[in-house]
Amino acid sequence: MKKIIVTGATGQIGTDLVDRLIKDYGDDNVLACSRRARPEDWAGSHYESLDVTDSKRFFELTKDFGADTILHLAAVLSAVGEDNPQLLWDINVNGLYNSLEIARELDLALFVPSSIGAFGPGTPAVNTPQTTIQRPTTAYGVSKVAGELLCDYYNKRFGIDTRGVRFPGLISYKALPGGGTTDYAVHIYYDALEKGHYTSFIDKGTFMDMMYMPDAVDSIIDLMEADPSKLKDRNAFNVSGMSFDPEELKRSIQKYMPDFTMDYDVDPVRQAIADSWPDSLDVSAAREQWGFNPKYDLDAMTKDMLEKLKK
Ligand code: AKB
Repeated sequence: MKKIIVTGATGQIGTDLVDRLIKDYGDDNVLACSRRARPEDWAGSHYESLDVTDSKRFFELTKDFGADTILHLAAVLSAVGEDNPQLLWDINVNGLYNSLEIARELDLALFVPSSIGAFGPGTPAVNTPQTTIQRPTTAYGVSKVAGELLCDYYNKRFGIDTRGVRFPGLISYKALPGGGTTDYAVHIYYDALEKGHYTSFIDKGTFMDMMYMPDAVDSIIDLMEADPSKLKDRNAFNVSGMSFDPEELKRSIQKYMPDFTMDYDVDPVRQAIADSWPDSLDVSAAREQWGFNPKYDLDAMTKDMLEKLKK
């Protein structure tokens, strides 16, 4: 990667990723785009408002910037997607189609995140293999499977350098997630510090894969810089840093805040989504093919989240 355009740049991943790209690749080589107007405190010099369904503007911005890589993060998450599947399809699939076509026309590399949401109730839940039954039951999952397959198709049919990972729930202290099922694992840290108590919308015993944002950012850069001849799977590598349920997360917080308490008010919509997702992914393909090696386990993440959020 030399000159990079990032869509969805003000979202949960983009906020962390753009900071890191500017450090590693230089401010002049990173164009951040988002539907939002430029945030007042935005660090980078290059920022444009962009709706990824506007293919003409998306193409012109990418061409004028001279990008060699698109990191396409713009997407609607799982819980919001169940409220508005039409909006989800438009952004997640039509927006992705635009970025694939731009990558084809300008011969660019393209990163697209998939998700644990691309799996469904028929998927083996424990140590979920890289290649297995998917059949998701959410609008979000359907859009993610379509995205994985479209990226494979553009690679095979047009030779486009498409790459991607299946992200688990991502936890960050810089930006909040926007309407996902795994969001409880971020909100809990804010409420722990503000109220000493959290009411979880996901039930005890519900295990899901998660990852701390520094590991997620590393995984994007490491995959995009990996030797393409080693990438057998190429799109939608399983990645994960840990798997826990709300009780394990509570106990981890209690190691640093012994008075922290938690109760439950389960949201049936998000609980049904969580129940249809795997408990833990097999990440061996990512380890073998491009050296995926997350650094944070649950307690290391909790310590860092609480320290950083306190500041
Ligand atoms: C969500 O919960 O929708 C996302 C995801 C796992 O893709 N965090």
